[in-house]
Amino acid sequence: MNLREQLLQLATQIETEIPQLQSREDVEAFRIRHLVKKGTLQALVEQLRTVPKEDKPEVGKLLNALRDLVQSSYDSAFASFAQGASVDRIDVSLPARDEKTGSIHPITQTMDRLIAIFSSMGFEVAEGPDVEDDAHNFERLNFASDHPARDMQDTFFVEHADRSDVLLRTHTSSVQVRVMESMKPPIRCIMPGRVYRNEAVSARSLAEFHQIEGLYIDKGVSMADLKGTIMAFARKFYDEHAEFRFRTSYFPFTEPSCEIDMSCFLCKGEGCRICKHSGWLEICGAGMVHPNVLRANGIDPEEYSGFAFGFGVERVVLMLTGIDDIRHLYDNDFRVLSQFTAQ
Ligand code: 2U9
Repeated sequence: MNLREQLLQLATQIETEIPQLQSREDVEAFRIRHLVKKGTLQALVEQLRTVPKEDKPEVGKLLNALRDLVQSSYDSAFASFAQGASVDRIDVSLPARDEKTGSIHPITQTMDRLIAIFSSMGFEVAEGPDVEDDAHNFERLNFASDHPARDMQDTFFVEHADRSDVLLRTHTSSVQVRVMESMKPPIRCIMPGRVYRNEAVSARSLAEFHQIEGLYIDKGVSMADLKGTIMAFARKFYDEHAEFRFRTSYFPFTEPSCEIDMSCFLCKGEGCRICKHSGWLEICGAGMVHPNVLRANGIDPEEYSGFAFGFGVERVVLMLTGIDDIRHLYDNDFRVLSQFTAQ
């Protein structure tokens, strides 16, 4: 093979090698193969002596062109793999990337605030299982055996090989039963948690939601303590100038029972969208613990009395924010969640 042919062969080889240079190591090996004293190019230069005089200008030109190609290919490959080379490829005129930071979910934020206030009033947090039995969810809370809440339509039952009384708790009252089982009065606890009801999902209700219930049992606890506690809580949580209405109601586990309304924190009773133009907001249910409930859980109603209350947490969030569809709280739509970035 004469020098001209060898030059052309090397040119072809180099053209296939250039696109395969994928790392700094590849580029360095390319340099050592072709550009050093003992490399391919120099070997051909040395053969130039043997070329007939009349062919030298043409072969010399080819050799120079090949050397330029090898050198410039090496230079640009070296530059693209050099340390910090990628910086050259960043377009600094592009707008900055929107860094999305996570935040606490509005329901958790609200639970945390509710818990913080009741903790400051001396209530301890108690927790219990989501999967319960009939005794803790109904029986010991004075639900009659034919109470409609026990129906399949209202309660999610859990299939179990040899029990038919396993269910998803329908309220956190089951935790209160567990607290009464394990503690002696005085008891001052709150129970935050997830609860489950076999209900159709709509703008106003979900099959899975959160409650916070409270329980205070001691000697001589009266309805006045219940009123004072709820009013002090609501004045801290919603509005320090709030006024209240205690309306009679019914729950199986309390007697007497009541529902508590507060003057609207937004319009102060004038009427607005939040209070549906009534001036009042229903904030929770409550009552004095039924003597049957105390007795069923080993507490003597002659010696002790207590009050209990319950909030639906999603309802509290809707009321505070004016969101009109409870499902927005679970869609995880960034446009909704990004409005609750305060920690
Ligand atoms: C025991 C004794 C009494 C808990 C109570 C309410 C009233 C109440 C609502 C909360 C959200 C219903 O689903 S909801 O809208 N709850 O109004 N809860 S008294 O009473 C108890 C609990 C346990 C041993």
